[in-house]
Amino acid sequence: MTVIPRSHPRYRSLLVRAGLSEKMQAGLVVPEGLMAHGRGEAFDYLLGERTSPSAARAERSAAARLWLARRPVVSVNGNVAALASREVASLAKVIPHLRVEVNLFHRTPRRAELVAQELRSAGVREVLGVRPTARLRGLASDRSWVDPEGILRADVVLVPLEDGDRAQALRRAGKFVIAVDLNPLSRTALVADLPIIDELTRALSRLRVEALRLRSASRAVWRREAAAMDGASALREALGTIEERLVKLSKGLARGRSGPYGRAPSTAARGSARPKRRRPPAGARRYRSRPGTSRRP
Ligand code: PTJ
Repeated sequence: MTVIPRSHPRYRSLLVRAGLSEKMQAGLVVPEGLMAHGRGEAFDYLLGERTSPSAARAERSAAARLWLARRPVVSVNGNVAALASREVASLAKVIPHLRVEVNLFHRTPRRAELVAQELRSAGVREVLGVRPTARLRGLASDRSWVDPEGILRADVVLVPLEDGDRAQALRRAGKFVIAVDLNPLSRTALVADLPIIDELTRALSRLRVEALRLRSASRAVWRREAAAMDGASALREALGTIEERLVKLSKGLARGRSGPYGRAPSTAARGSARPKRRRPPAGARRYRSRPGTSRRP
């Protein structure tokens, strides 16, 4: 087993990766899940690895939606179980009518059971979708399998790390879809009613805090909070966050200020630096360019 030094600047990220690959070896996460994680990490770099103000607003709005819902369900796949079972369990404790359902793209009975076990040992009392008997219409993959007591009858579905096809199928089935995805350009984020552009564990922890804050509010307050963010604004503002951050970083680098992780690269290494004019070696012949001719013979 690789030892990860605590002093490593990306200690937490390396620890999460090590945990995911361990859970892949145990069969909970699929190899494709590691790729999905890498994609998420890349977008998290662009977002500054923190919850943006617009994501925080989307999280508050999502919490209000979950309170307003009659039959809300959170859908859990291998990556979600590996990364955030505790956060799922805590959220379900705060919102008692929120049901938890296993939903897998790469479904096998063993993986469904492993995901359910992971959720149960984190404190989820009831796990749906282990042996689903219903199917969502218009979806060819195994993601279409749903629990008749869960997603099939749900009015609001919280789908972290979803694929676009199912998000679309859920919407077609009349559900309100709340997605958690770091990539504001993913089909899931584009299709969802309310995309939360944030990292999964941060998003679920904030959802819990907001759900607690709104727990004893009136339905009128829930309605107002739920309507305070819409899908298009969530996407536009997330792209705006990335744009602002990139512009700020590139301006800083152009002025020779320190980059996001320490000193800026030396002027010679920077692409924007003007190349130094080299003296020709002594005795070298010089070629003069004439208009319309190439500089070199
Ligand atoms: O366990 P299974 O069989 O259901 O398979 C799960 C995966 C994740 C393999 C499957 O759903 C998949 O292939 O997902 P995609 O289509 O790769 O989409 C994953 C999305 O989640 C990408 O848009 C990533 O940017 C995003 N993502 C990855 N890690 C995180 C994340 N978003 C938020 N937080 C993360 N930690």
